[in-house]
Order: sequence, then structure tokens, then C-alpha cells
Amino acid sequence: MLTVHHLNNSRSQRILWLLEELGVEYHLETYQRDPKTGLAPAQMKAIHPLGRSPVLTTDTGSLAESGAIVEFIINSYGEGRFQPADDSLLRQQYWFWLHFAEGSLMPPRVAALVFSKAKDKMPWLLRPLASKILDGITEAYYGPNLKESMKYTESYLKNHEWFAGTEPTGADVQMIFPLETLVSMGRADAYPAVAKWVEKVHARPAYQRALEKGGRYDYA
Ligand SMILES: N[C@@H](CCC(=O)N[C@@H](CS)C(=O)NCC(=O)O)C(=O)O
Repeated sequence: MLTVHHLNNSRSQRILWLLEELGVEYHLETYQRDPKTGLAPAQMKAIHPLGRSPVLTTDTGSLAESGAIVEFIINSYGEGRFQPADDSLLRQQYWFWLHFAEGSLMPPRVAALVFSKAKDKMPWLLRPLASKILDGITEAYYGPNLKESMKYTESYLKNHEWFAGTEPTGADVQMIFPLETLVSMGRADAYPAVAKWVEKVHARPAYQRALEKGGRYDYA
């Protein structure tokens, strides 16, 4: 039996969506973020040394990293579903988006979160200087980097129904977290095709079942 170690408001929501789509039976262990730090509770480190979410416990051990978990589930239980047909272009698209989500889209998002927390923690005398430095880094690198990635994603979704073919795949499962968080924070007005794709995912019965099981999730 698979166990999903699920942290509230986190990337593990995408794993629940995938399992619901595939109709795979699983057990759910839910954890709450520390209300002050937003970090995962220490018990998660007993499940996997990284102590981050998601973690999937299988008969052979504990697997972390959502991309690895998505590939494991699809390869073990997909029976051909949620991966592209044997077509080289679709496979390329599949691998690209599967890795782009955590490899390129998430780092500038995480940096923005860390910078904003760092500003809040700064002694008030140092805050103006710290803000100037952190805003400078954002303007010089993370801001334009995220914009480029979003422009590329928007142009792709204008011409494609799903990220790798005419049906959702693991690539869509990986892309939902960065994109739904942006949309729900009101930061996707310039990206209508992205917003439409997020709406389409949210309307899927399996996504709705995953939401019911996972508990409060602020991004859907
Ligand atoms: N790239 C990793 C990121 C894992 C990660 O940072 N998860 C966040 C939740 S969205 C987390 O556990 N944060 C709490 C913490 O770091 O203590 C993945 O896709 O699994």
C-alpha cells in the first residue's frame, strides 16, 4: 500500500491529484506547517531525512521529490495512462515540462517567498537597506527569469491542450503547482491561456476528489 505524506498547502496536493486520476488506492498521512515559520514539522524527518513534502512510502522505502514520485507512480501503476504515447516529439515535450516545473519555474517563486520572509525578519533599522538589496536581486535576475518562463509557458498553452498531447500526463501534474499558485495569488492576469488551463485542471472530478481528501488548500 502506498502512503502519501501530505503537508497542508503544499506540492503533495499534485500527488493526490495523480493518484485520484489513476484510481490507485493509498493511505494519507497529513501534517501541518508550523504557523510561524511555514516549515514542515519535525516528524516529517522521521519519514525522510529531507523532511519536506511530498514523501511517498512504498513497500521498498520512502521516496521524496515530487517529480520522482510522479514518475514512480506512473511507471508502476499507470498502465500506459498519464504518459505520452510512443512518439518522440510528445516524449520530448513530456520530459521538458515534467522537469521545467521544479527546475525552472519554482526557483524564482521560492526566492520571492524567502526574500519576503527575510525582509519581515530584519531589524527595522536595517530593513530599508535589506529591501533595496533583495529587490535589486529580484529586478536583476529572478523577476525577468520568471517572466521569460511564464511567457514561454503561455505561448505553449495557447497552442496546446495539455503539456504533452491531447490528454493530461505527468507533465501536467508537475506544472499544476507553480501555475495554480500564481493564478490564485492574482499574478497571472497577463497569462490567460495559463489561467484557462488551471481552470480546466481544477474542474476535473479527480482533482476535486484530491481536494476533498487533502483538506484545506489555498491555491484552488
Ligand atoms: N522540489 C521538491 C520541493 C520540496 C519542498 O520544498 N516542499 C515544500 C512544500 S511545497 C516543503 O516541504 N516545505 C516545508 C519545509 O521545507 O520545511 C519537490 O518537488 O518535492
